[in-house]
Amino acid sequence: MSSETLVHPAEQTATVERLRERILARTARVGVVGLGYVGLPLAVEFAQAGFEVIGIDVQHSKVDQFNAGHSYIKDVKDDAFTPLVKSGKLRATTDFSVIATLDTVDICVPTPLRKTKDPDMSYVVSATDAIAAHIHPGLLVMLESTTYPGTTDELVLPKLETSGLKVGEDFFLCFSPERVDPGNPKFQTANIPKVVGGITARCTEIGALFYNQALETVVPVSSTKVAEMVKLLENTFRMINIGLANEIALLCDRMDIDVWEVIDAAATKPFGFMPFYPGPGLGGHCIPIDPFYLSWKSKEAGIEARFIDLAGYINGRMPEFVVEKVQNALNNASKPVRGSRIHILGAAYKRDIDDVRESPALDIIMLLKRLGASITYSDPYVRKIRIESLHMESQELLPAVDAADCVVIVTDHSGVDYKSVVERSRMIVDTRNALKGFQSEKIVRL
Ligand code: SAJ
Repeated sequence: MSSETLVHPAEQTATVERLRERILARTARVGVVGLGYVGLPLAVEFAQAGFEVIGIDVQHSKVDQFNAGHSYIKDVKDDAFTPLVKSGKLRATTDFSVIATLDTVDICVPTPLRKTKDPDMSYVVSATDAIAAHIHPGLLVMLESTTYPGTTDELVLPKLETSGLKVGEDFFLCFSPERVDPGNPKFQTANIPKVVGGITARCTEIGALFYNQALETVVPVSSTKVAEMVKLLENTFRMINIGLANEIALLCDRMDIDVWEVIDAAATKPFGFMPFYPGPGLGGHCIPIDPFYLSWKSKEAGIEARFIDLAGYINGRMPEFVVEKVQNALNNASKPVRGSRIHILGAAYKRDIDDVRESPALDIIMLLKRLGASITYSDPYVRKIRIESLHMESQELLPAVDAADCVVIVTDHSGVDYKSVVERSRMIVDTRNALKGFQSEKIVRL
């Protein structure tokens, strides 16, 4: 390799110098587009680190609550949030033109799947277009929304370069996957290691410098595609292993083996094994969604991501499997599903949270309704649910258990009086092993 290629460009442009100085002095004006469960905590972390932070969202209701100093995200308590707003460190707006005054902007908007299981990039596109309209020299842009490898390079970068500004010189562009785990008591935005990869080495360096001001651990990687793939690997790993646990449950059911005992015993292996558990299906806004960003992109690359599709099929079948267990349990008591009173315990997609997005409880309720059952539900975190035109309110638990022909535990919230549920129910289908340790003829487990 000739000597000149070893010489990195000595000059640090004034632009990147000024940005670096502002980041280090924490006088950089920080923007966050999308004030949801990712954006709001991120905005708080940077405000707490001393930056002036401006949140940008299209929903006036969010912006109004935000500016009133009220955190609508459970993981961010008002006693931390309100003083930041009152001090002026933190404010929100619906006006994207503020980007012209910012030094950095993080895009934290949703990346859902369409019904056809292909990516809906509309939120990323509109956020990027808004940034492109107000981009200026010295701006650091970071995409955090989970997406397929290549999004930052192929979709975001070209839009930003329509300005004529050059990436890595005039502005800087990185991808940094969000890893927020709502309700996690141990890991929150500040102490979850932050992966960041830029379009150029200088982008990566300035992006890592930025995150280092507010977050405990930053993990620079060599490109945006690596950073995009990291997040998809993390969540695809989870989805496939949950699918394996569900397939093992189906096998054990057929072979009359207690799958929960099998997994607990396997989990005693001190290396080379990581327990995942069967359940009623896969809920949430990450695990059932993210892997399909990867399988969609892999098809475009001409490779079938068969693991993902198969795991998706198995996980997607679990609500029907639960309904079959209910049907068989009622049948054993000479009761048809039609006309039976079935009480669903738990609507949230996982324990101790209030989120019902993609929750399997909703599928199970609809399947049982279609079979003619009359359904009630209780969930201490979820006051009401709407499934298509069906509106339901959470019922008081024990009276509903008394009235039910069958109780189905779909979410294993802690703090539920399971002992009374066992004592007072006629029949229970437990899809979460919430009744581990209880022995009773009336308990049917996955
Ligand atoms: N589930 C099972 N069996 C398991 C684990 C989960 O059926 O062994 C079900 C859950 O009940 C839920 C769904 O899968 O319906 C997803 O559960 P999750 O524990 O993965 O929770 P999420 O969806 O909140 O995933 C988030 C993810 N965080 C991010 O994407 C940043 C995931 O990467 C985290 O690992 C996960 O939280 C976590 O560990 O809690």
